[in-house]
Amino acid sequence: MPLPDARTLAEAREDYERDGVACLRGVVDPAWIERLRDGVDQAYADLSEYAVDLTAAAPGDDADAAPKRAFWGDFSLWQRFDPFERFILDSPIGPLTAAAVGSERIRLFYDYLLVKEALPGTKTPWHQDFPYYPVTGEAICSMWVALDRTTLDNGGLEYVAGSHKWGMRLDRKSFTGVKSKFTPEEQAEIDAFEAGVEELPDIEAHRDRHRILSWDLEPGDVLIHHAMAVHGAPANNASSRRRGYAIRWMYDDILYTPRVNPSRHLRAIIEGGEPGVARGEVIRGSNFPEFAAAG
Ligand SMILES: O=C(O)CCC(=O)C(=O)O
Repeated sequence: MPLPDARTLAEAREDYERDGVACLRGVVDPAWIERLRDGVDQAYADLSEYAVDLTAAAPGDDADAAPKRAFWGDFSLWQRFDPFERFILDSPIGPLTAAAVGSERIRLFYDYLLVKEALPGTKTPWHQDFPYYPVTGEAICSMWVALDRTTLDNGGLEYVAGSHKWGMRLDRKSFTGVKSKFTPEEQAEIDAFEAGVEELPDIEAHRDRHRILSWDLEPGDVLIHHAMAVHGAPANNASSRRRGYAIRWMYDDILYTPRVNPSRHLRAIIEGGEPGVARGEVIRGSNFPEFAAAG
């Protein structure tokens, strides 16, 4: 897999710094894309206990409604399926991501598969990734690898340029509109946490107030976004699947700050690695391989 040249990487760094998102073209070669697509099939046939059905709720759906999987996701693919493991460990994707965000080193946080089947109706709501993370430290980015041709018609991502610098502590967004069930103690902790956060502005109602970025992607193109960047995506209104493989990376020491959180898998990989990470410690160990920047 050839690395982008120094100038392309420098431009990506500038875009990432200014807009909170950068697009790099053709970085994952077709052979890797084929292997990752095989990995998607393996993952779908063997979903983990943490797999999510992100399909928008129908009237009357509650947290126990049967999964529809028009939009579905799963986590920790690289720990379970060879194509993802080989891609993370053997391809230059880690070194390349480090170079693109201007860091000498980078540490894997987790991976996440996000598939919008060719079934209408499920938008990705505007959100930031950061509020889902039980962490202290914001030097976290995501690389979203397009495994299919991706446009706004089949659910391509959109970004609010510069929103990673808004400095707002925002609320988590429910992707489905369904309320999760919590114990009274958990709900009390969530309420206390949410008392200190702000509502995400209504981007959709005021699109003209923002610089909204999106790219038509070919398989192998990638988007790199900051964990504080506000992003979302339309529903898949086309007749083609939209498979995205999102890899989250930490490019500074990030501390584990557990709280009641829907991202149960994060708790599992953070506490369950070798060695396990305790509250206040830097997230590192066997579940978080590290890479030096390319170039
Ligand atoms: O793939 C999508 O539609 C959502 C992706 C996303 O929100 C993310 O990778 O953070």
